[in-house]
Amino acid sequence: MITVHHLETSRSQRILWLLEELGLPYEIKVYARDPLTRLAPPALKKIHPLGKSPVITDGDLVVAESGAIIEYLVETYGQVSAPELQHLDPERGSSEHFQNRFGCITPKVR
Ligand SMILES: N[C@@H](CCC(=O)N[C@@H](CS)C(=O)NCC(=O)O)C(=O)O
Repeated sequence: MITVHHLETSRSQRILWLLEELGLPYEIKVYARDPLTRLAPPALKKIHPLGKSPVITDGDLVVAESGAIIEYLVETYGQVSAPELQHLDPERGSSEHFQNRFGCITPKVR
């Protein structure tokens, strides 16, 4: 089971969005921010040393960083759970894959 360690009002929302789009089952563990500093609670550091959100666990696997989580979910489950979203994971080595991964725009030929 995928668990999203979700810090309130954080970019972890984008992982919830992706999981919904992929139609995958998951559970959410919500962490409150410190009311004064707005930082994440120490409990999040027990999941991953960065102590930031988002972070997910999938069985024994722990994945931190939005981009890495998105890539992991799309590569691991994308083709099976949502074939119509295959374009999210273009063929490795293709220019589409490169553009998708880094959000780059092909430079104009001068
Ligand atoms: N580059 C990371 C940034 C993670 C990050 O800074 N998350 C914020 C929430 S949007 C956080 O955990 N803040 C609480 C803290 O730094 O203690 C990602 O995109 O996953």
